[in-house]
Amino acid sequence: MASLTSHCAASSLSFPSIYGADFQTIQASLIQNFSTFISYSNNPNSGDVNAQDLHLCNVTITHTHPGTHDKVTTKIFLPIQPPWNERLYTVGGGGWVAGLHPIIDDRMYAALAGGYAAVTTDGGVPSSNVADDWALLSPGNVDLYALQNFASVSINDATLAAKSIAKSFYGKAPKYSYFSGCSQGGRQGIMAAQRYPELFDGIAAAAPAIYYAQLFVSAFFPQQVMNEMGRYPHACELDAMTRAAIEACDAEDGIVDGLVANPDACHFNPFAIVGKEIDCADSGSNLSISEAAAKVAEAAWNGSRASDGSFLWYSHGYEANLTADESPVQTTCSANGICTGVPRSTWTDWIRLFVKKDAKFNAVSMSRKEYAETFIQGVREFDSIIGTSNADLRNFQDAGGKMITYHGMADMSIPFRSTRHYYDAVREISPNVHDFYRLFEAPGLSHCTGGAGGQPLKLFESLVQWVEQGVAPDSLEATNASNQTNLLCPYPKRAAVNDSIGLLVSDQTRCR
Ligand SMILES: [Ca+2]
Repeated sequence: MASLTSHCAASSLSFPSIYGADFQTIQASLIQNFSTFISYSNNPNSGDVNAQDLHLCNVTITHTHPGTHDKVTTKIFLPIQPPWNERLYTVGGGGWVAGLHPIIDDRMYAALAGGYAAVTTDGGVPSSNVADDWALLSPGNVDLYALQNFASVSINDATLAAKSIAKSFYGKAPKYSYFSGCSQGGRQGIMAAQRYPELFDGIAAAAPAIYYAQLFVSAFFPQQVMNEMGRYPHACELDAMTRAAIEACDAEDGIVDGLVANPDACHFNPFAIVGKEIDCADSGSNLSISEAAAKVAEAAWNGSRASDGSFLWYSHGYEANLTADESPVQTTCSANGICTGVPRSTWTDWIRLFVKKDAKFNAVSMSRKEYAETFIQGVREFDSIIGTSNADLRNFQDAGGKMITYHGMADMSIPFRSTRHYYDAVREISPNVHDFYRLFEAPGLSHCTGGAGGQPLKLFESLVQWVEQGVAPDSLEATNASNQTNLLCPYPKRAAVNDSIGLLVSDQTRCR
């Protein structure tokens, strides 16, 4: 331990050597006796971590790709106490953050508490979570190198750099390398499996923002429909729609428990409850559900559509909260009852900055024709850069890689059916996909964390077991805030129950 402590200095560490990258600076400093508690909700692929008395070498390196005028910053935590477990853990980002962020630091500490060397990167873009800070070089011109860094290259660079720095520090390279992330981080993990198939032995890629170019334009669709109508229903109307849909579909999975574990078995027609009187907290009085609300619910559930009604992309499950902050049908209503749409900035960022290349573009004014063209243009221009849609994972499989994804069926940011579409596409190419990649759909789970369903707290642990002991996860347990545990099954299996035992884990719950 003493020798590692004295080795924690820039002068003791060698610069990594990565083709196409030029490493420029390296800093190293000791962090001693550091303790922190990381809740599972901030580290969604693992349970709570109580990190005590950590002792680590905190390394920051920067590099550029000569000629592109970029600067990528990568942070590496090297454990001294607890001792290194000879494994590397790459931590993914979220939103417009590739990884380097105080929230992600917590995930680094959580990994470190388990003995892992941990690494994350800013992806060569500011960690402000504001795409306006980097997306455009000038009006009309996207910074494609920055987007490429953010999308893929930085994950490879950072992980290779961390492997090299770990070897320099400990005198040996990591035995195993893992990736863990959710949302943007989930996308990064799947991108690594697609493009850098030998980089990781195991990848935990939750609620992934794959099909990136489709995702954000499609997520904007309910707002588009409201804009076209000039009608913005009260949140209470959409909440009533959601309650009615859950009520109608709840029992299809075998148990009335507030969860819709078998959404494919049920189609709820939102127009069936138009005119129903509801007590509306937002308006302070009773109102009857409007036809506009039904149209918006249909937009949120049945997929985004072009002018001729043709399908563009998936939208949300019935369990998704449509009206919460950053949800697809978020609106705001003034005291005089006039409501307007509140589109999530992530979606309009994509439309404004990347597809339209105009920071001032206002998506509210789009016709349906322009909307559909925006969708298609985004896919044409950016799918190969950040789409993360390539379903050919044969090289990842051949390299012995293992990957696990879970996706909440109540996810109001990224539709679970988009991930299912990807998994089905992988299976078309690799009929034995189950041998190296498993998808767990989680009823009632919101985006990455939260909601009435449960969180798969042992996802990462299961991944390590699969990689190192060859024990594939045949199910995952998902625990909710009330400490109820549901059984998650690898798609296309679902939890099946005898009589009224429910989806709660018991001797009688099985994956079928
Ligand atoms: Ca149910």
